[in-house]
Amino acid sequence: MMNNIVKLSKEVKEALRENKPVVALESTIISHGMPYPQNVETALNVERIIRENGAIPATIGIINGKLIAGLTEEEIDYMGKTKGILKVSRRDIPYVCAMKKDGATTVASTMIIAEMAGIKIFATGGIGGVHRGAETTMDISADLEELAQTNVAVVCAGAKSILDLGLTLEYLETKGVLVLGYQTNKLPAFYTRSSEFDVDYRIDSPKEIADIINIKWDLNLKGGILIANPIPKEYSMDEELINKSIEQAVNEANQKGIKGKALTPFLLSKIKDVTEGKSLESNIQLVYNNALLAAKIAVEMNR
Ligand code: PSU
Ligand code: MN
Repeated sequence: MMNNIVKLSKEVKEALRENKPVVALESTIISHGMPYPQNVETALNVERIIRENGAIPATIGIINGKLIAGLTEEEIDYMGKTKGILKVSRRDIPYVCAMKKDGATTVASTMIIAEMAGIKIFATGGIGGVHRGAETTMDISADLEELAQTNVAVVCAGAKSILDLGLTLEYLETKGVLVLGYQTNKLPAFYTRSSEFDVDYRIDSPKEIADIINIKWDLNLKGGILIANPIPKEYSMDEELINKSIEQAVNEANQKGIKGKALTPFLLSKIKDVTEGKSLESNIQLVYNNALLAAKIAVEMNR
């Protein structure tokens, strides 16, 4: 779908025209998920990793009301250091476009723009999900609804226990979203390699994952697929330390009454402070690991 609101960079447009593998990347992780300058460094390294593995990166974001697939290095830097860039999920897109604002895209809105552009796979760190206490707050990320309806496969490192992992999996099951574990039977918990919850299927090769994704859409089964890729062992965190830190962050958020779209960024930044930056290092490494896997799957999908 080409209109004057969706803009593809020249490189991304050409790659898609020539049927080359392209991997989408989000920008909320840049503007709201990590501090400057690590956010920009990470975003640029992710693009390099994707290129080194035979695919073209398309970092997605909103600048001056335009939905862009393929932000330039300068634009990524701008997204990383500018204060007050809006966090944009599905509901926010029309406002940001009409008011010609800048926006960082979440998993949900990145999927939407990727699909508009014709990009089929997307690498990120963690998805949003069902928050702890959602049975009273109803705080369930729009990312889950997007996975139910938009045809983009998402590679992530599982979900972190700022969320209720069990309820998140139940929600995905209800919505018909397949959750694959890459070389694991357990749902990874972002900072650590496993949790007490099983994925739907363990798959050991990028080729098999690519086949599953292609067949889903060949059959016209709408919606995404979630590929859960555990953080590399050497960067995984001590379970007790991370669980305690998450507990502390969740309690503080409750005390301060932080809710809505501010909650996830608040928790991430609190956890980073409490772990003295250790969580940030793990976060960066798991994103690299996901970019690598997404590039491999993208290459296989196009064979
Ligand atoms: N989890 C992370 N880092 C992030 C996010 C989640 O570890 O940056 C971001 C993603 O952009 C995700 C969004 O789509 O938070 C979910 O926000 P919410 O829970 O408000 O839907
Ligand atoms: Mn929410």
